[in-house]
Amino acid sequence: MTSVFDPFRLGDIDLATRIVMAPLTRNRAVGCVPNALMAEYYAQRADPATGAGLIVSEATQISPQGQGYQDTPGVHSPEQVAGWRRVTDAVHARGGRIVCQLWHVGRISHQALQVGGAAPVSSTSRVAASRVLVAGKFEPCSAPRALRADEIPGIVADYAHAARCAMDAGFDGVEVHAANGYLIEQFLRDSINDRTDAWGGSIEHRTQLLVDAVSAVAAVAGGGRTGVRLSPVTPANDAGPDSDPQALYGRAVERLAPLKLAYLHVVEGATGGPRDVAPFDYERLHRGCAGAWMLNNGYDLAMAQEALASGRADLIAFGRPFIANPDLGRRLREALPLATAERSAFYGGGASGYTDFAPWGMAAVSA
Ligand code: 8OZ
Repeated sequence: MTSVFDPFRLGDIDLATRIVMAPLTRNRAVGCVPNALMAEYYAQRADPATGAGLIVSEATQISPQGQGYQDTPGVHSPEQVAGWRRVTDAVHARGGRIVCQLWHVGRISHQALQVGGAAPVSSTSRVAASRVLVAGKFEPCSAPRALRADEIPGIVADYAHAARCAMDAGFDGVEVHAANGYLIEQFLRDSINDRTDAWGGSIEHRTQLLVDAVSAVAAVAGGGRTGVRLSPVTPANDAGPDSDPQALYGRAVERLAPLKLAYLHVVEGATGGPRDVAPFDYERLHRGCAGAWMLNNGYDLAMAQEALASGRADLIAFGRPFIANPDLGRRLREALPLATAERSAFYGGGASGYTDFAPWGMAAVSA
């Protein structure tokens, strides 16, 4: 029977196990540039014998406009490429694999984070009822400006440029963040996208930014090194429910199939919350996917093994358990107790609550 501890060929990337470290926003990239502390954090989780078979990086903005929170990393400047190179080298030195999650937040942002104090951009000019981290505090999102149709090719080009930067920084691949209420989902869902041009209205129109962005990224990184993250029913970041999520996401998966992507990564239910927030047939979506199928949200080992054994998934992404358990892979394998993390250290700060969690049987790492 297939187990999470079995190896897996993920597109063009060989993995030692099917345990994935999910993308986790931690706001330690002071000035948006990856640093030595981040390299240490990822390296602690990189050895597939004790940590993850694959790490998906924290969400990483493709452009200054794509930023929505203080001290999240970017992957669009030479300085950021050099910073990420330290991370990927540290991960590879432990025998690990890491892909870069490419992110544009759209309207989940604040003017204080935008170049020249500009309004964030979106499919819509309606403000999101959500909050973002700015100058150490969670503040309400700023009112966005609806993108002009002639600006959208420039955003697609930003995705391609970021994919180039990520591959130059030594990542094994890239994952397009099309989940959790950010820009691509702001185009996908008819609860948010109120456009009347070629980027709104029908499902074909609303899936076009996803298809164009992922096509541009796959042309740079290769389909076998590209994944996509979707969250069909999450309410995260004021993403109201689509009127027909099964049809919308079914068509999205169908349109991505010709790109021969390495994988789709699907958040079941409410991101970081209840898995049963709304009815959705994930297996129907799975049947339309030619590549590997990665599932996420609230998995423990028993759930993960059941999902793999039944064929519902090829890989399982674990998020929060990786925060306080750098050796989560070993702890699952040996049925060791799991440590828990303090929410107060999730977003921002230094080594405390970040790199100071000891592997099982070792004294805590001093900060
Ligand atoms: C938590 C805090 C800030 C950002 C996501 C990138 O939900 C995030 C995120 C999560 O995908």
